Amino acid sequence: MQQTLILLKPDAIQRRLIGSITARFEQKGLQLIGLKFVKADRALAEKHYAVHKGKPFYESLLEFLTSGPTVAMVWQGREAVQVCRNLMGLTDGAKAPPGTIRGDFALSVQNNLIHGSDSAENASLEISLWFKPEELLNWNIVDGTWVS
Ligand code: DAT
Ligand code: MG
Repeated sequence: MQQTLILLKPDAIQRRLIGSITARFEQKGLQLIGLKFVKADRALAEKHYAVHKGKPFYESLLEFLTSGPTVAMVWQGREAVQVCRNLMGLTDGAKAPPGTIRGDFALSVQNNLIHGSDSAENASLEISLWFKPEELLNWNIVDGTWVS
């Protein structure tokens, strides 16, 4: 089973979209194994977005991510990384197709509500930035054999 890091970024919390967005992952059949409400500091944001260092939007992106609380989650399931990226939609809210989270709720490029890891390798790296191993729960989901 694959795991992926999902962040509901500060705009999602400010816009009261935690429930609406999280419902999509639950309804898809993914399993929640980690969840916390966290205000990222500059050091965490820098590590999280290290790949974007030097790009014109980098500073603004760090300011945005550290501007308020985020919901950090780890979701598990078959092909979880790609499945979550598909649920999220394209980076630019204006281009993300309807039916996706960004397509339905976002218009901005930067303030696009949600982060999802883009590969299994980055997922394990990002999960270790946001969660301690003991914060991830191994639990038996009753309909697991029906869903995956
Ligand atoms: P994604 O979040 O879809 O993985 P990304 O990794 O390319 O997108 O970029 C990380 C975040 O940076 C993205 O969610 C929003 C912001 N961003 C990306 N490109 C941008 C741009 N051209 N202008 C402003 N913000 C941008
Ligand atoms: Mg990315």
